[in-house]
Amino acid sequence: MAAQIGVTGLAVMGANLARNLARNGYTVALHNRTKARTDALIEKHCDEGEFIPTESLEELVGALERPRRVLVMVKAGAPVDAVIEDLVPLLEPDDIIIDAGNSLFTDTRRREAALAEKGLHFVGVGVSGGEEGALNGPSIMPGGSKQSYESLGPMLEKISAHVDGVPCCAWIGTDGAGHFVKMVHNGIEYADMQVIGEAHDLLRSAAGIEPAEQSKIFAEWNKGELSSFLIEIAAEVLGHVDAKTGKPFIDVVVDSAGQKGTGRWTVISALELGLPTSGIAESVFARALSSQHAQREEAQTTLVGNEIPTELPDNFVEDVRQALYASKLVSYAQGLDMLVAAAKEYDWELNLAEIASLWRAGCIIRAELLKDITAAYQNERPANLLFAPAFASAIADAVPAWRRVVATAVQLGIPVPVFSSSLAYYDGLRRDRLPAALTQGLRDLFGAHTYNRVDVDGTFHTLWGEDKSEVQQD
Ligand code: NBP
Repeated sequence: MAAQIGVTGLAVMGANLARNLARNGYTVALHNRTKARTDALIEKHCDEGEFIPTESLEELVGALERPRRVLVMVKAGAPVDAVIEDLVPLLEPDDIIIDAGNSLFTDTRRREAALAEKGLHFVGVGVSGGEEGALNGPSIMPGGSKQSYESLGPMLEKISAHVDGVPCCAWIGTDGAGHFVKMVHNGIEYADMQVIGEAHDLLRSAAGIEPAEQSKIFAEWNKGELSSFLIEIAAEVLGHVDAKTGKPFIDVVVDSAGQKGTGRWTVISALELGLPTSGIAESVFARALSSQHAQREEAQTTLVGNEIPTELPDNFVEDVRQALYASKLVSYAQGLDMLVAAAKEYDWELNLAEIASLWRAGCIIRAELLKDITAAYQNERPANLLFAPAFASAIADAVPAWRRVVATAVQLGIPVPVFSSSLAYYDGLRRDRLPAALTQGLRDLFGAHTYNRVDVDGTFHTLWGEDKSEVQQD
């Protein structure tokens, strides 16, 4: 029997996606550069469904029904190009190459354009949920042509997570749209984790609440509006005790956060689009600062805090919860704003309600909140998530606590880069006049960069070095 799909690249993600496909009734042809991975999968999991192990790409392609679907799950970057190069001579028009790894969306756009010229479909698919999600149902964000989705969509929808019977998978848009949306998902994930970290630091450093007790607080928070996978696992990690030392697990872990690049890509894209994606940017910077070991060590003895002793506000724990929630809303608003701008820039028709809906399960940022975000975009299509009545009112309720928490953190010298920058974004958006007017004045003085006036249309320049008279430029 011919296989309905082939998977090449059988490290943890590829193997789990292949098993997920087989468990859902598809016949899956398998290939990996190093044969041992194919053998291991067959040895351990051949009873889960129909697999056809192969030893070369030729054999893999030969095992597939037409049009062929080849899912590439190798390391992002050059390995994806290498596998495509080897696959192309083996394929025929209308065959589909699927890249479900964490590829940069601009690479996906480039690959899609090159393969379209050869009559092949190239589908960049964002997959979120880690290895567990890949096996049991991830959130899936496919890009590529609509025609390719007709052939591929039903399979991807079947293996995805579901909420009330609705798959967490939908066609996102052409070429790199799926990988772009997955990238922004990961950026939001960075911010989500950072605000959890800031809450944890405040509870311990300001209020003296130890990790075991914090675990209970996070578990309680997980029952309300913050309910989400990351809050749930924060309770688990904070409650874990190191078997070797009997200390809280987090006290034996080196406090330098790693990163694989999708957060950085999100920030670079935001900068290219000219967007104030400060929550995600500060999260990436916070990880970078955490890794500056030598400077952090020197700063311990060189830099003085001169903290201002401060009495904690009443209900500090609840204040922190509200600050976390408000900051999280800002990160989502900024991430979704990136999707709106990218849709214009790259000519995608992104459906924000649908995208929020397919983040409701299977992926790392899955959260109760996403149901309300989906509803907001279905009903009101706000220009900014924070303008949707439900969120405008939720954030208004949280603002007093948010200000108290940021003020307390600043007085005590506890860094809260996302809590504070999110509040600055919120206040910046609301401000009727921003100091950008002075920036324009300075730019005009030193570089004749011109400015617009509030009262007259046109572009103006002041003759700063002469009589300071104003000239209209257009
Ligand atoms: P890795 O990213 O560790 O890649 C290992 C696989 O790539 C192996 O199958 C390896 O073959 C193959 N490979 C490499 Br490396 N270079 C190759 C080449 N030149 N030609 C052919 N094959 C090559 O695997 P992973 O951790 O399973 O991740 C796969 C993708 O999924 C990545 O893009 C990753 O970023 C993404 N990912 C996503 C999530 C998520 O939550 N969505 C989680 C983790 C990873 P070999 O066995 O012969 O060395």
